[in-house]
Amino acid sequence: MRVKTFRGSSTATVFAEIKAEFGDSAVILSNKSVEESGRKIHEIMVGVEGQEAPAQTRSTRDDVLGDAMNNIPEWNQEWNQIKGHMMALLKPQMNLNLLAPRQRLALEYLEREGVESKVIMSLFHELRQDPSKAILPVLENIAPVCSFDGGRWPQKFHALAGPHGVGKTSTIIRLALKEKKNNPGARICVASADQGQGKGRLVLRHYADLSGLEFKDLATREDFATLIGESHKFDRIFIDLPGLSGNSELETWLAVCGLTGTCDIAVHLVMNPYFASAQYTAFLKKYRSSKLKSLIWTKLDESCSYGALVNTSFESGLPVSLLSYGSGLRNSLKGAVEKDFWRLIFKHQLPEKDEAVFAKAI
Ligand SMILES: Nc1nc2c(ncn2[C@@H]2O[C@H](COP(=O)(O)OP(=O)(O)O)[C@@H](O)[C@H]2O)c(=O)[nH]1
Ligand SMILES: [Mg+2]
Repeated sequence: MRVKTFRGSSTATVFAEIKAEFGDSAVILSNKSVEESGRKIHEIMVGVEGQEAPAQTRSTRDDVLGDAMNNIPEWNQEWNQIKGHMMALLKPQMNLNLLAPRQRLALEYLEREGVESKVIMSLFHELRQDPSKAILPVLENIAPVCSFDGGRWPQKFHALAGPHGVGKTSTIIRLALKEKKNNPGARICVASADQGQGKGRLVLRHYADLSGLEFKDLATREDFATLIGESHKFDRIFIDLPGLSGNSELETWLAVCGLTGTCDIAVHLVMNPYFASAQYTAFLKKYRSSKLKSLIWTKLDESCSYGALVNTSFESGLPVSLLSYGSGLRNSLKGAVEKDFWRLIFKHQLPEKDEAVFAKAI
């Protein structure tokens, strides 16, 4: 099947053009109106059986695109065809042209950033009710932030969970140093529950020794019980949890260690922005827990799009508490605030470096 897009100022003229070129043999794959420079343009995509191009000179940009589409592999053509049909079916529910131009542009941008269609659909329904509605407040409801700075996290225990290598240990070190810098008198304990072969435990111990922080090794349930028993000696306790392999799940793991129930703990899930969407779903299932309170995004400096941040907030209902954007320990971590978060999503700007906080911390 050949696919070609026709454009014109009215559907009647576009249909006339299609009829002149293909007679009655064209199948309409999609039909939409778009606004360009304030003008309404009608765009109809048709498919015609057979591979032969009509004998006429091809010169316009759309013709070139049409040619390119005819030369792509068959599976790809089929996919384009299916996509066209799907869009036509979805259209009554989510015709972005029904939104105000600013709202539509924002949703189109988010789609390109990898924000999933269920999130776009939810935004569409919110915005559809009022063309003057700004998108940011709606987005802020879907992806709230609750900065780790500023006393908004009263829990004494803070544990960082997440897959191997996402940046848990580095984030604990940064957090503990930051806390120490902001409040030199604070009694801070860093504890490693990661008994794996990696050097995370040694690194944590090393920085604790250097910075005058208490260090605890948590290898058994008794170690956890002892730490909970002497928690009155500390103002903050940061726990580095291990990445969970196989079928292990966070809730069970926490229960085994005695960290569920009345324990005053907030667990934060550390994630990177470039996993596949199926992996986020799997991680959210694995790390689901009544103690899971926020999302921490690290390695933001290594990504080229940030739709995953919005998708994961939508899926989990959790606020984002911290943003990390560098492999070093200095100037690479900031409490998540709305301004930084949405700048990252819409402008790909990393948070401004927090020089003052880290300058003397290490
Ligand atoms: N580029 C970049 N690297 C990071 C960031 N956070 C951590 N890393 C690096 O990621 C690697 C794994 O970090 P680590 O804290 O050991 O991960 P863990 O296994 O989850 O404890 C280390 O090399 C860190 O320096 C970040 O925000 N950006
Ligand atoms: Mg580690």
